[in-house]
Amino acid sequence: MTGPVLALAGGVGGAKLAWGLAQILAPEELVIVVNTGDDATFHGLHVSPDVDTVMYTLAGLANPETGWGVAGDSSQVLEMLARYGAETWFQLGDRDLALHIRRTELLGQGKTLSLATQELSRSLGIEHAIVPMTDDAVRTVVNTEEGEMPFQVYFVKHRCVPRVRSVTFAGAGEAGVSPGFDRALNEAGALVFCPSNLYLSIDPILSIPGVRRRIASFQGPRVAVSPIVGGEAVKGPLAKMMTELGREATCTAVARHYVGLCDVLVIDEADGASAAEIEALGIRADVTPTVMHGPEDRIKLAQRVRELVGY
Ligand code: FO1
Repeated sequence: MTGPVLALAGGVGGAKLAWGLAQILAPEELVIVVNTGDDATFHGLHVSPDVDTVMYTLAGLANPETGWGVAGDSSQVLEMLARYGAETWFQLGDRDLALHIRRTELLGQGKTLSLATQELSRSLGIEHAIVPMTDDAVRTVVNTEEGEMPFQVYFVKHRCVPRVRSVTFAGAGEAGVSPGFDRALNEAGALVFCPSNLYLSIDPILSIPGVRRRIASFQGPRVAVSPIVGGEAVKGPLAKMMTELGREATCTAVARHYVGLCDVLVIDEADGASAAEIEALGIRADVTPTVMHGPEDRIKLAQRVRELVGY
């Protein structure tokens, strides 16, 4: 097998499998490309939530309850910001803020998001490549029955309650893949879609011009792990969004989303009955435990994925 495994990730589920892959693949064997459609500016600071979640998870710093933010973090700064009248619905912890302050400094020095991320992840002792999908501004906009709203306003401020009509990606048309993503698309020997939200984590990555075409014509094995288990999202609003978008919240509907982009869909044993209809779509169904309760599960799933991509 030539070239590294290219893993596409977003959100907490994506970070967990990325962590598992990073335990069993050497730094030169893995490139983790992360969604940046969730990025936003809070208190003048550039926050990249999905990149941060992968960084903290690989560095062993992530809050185990939420999956995002820093374990054991405090909120002194936010409390003072609230006293000064700032909006504080987006919970930025004190140690977490250091990352956003430093990233904003690096960007202010003219560094790209890729270079800033490389510096910051190296500072946390991470050897594996964590690569933003683009260094341009692509922002996920959730169009709901209560109007259009930026991703974090939908996801955090409104707790995913508004019914979704569509999801769009502002700036995608003018964006380009980051250098690391471009190189990985040229050199990777295999592609993995981590179990991330199809509309909020995977589609932003696919929205960058050329990415869908390059994945459709990718020569190596392409494996996706279903983010839906037993008709439910393991975490987050995916099942609710699928229903609101007029789709079934099933593995088969996940497979339909990936037609032409992946060769194997890994589904949980709870969904074994869906294997035949998934294979009827031309995608092989691989039935294995996919819910990651702890580190061992993440590694087991990563090992299964590695087998499927022939590493
Ligand atoms: N998610 C929440 O539900 N509430 C929050 O207050 C919150 C704060 C936050 C701060 C930093 C960060 O990196 C992530 C944060 N998240 C929060 C999660 C974030 O909205 C999601 O992880 C992604 O954007 C989608 O997976």
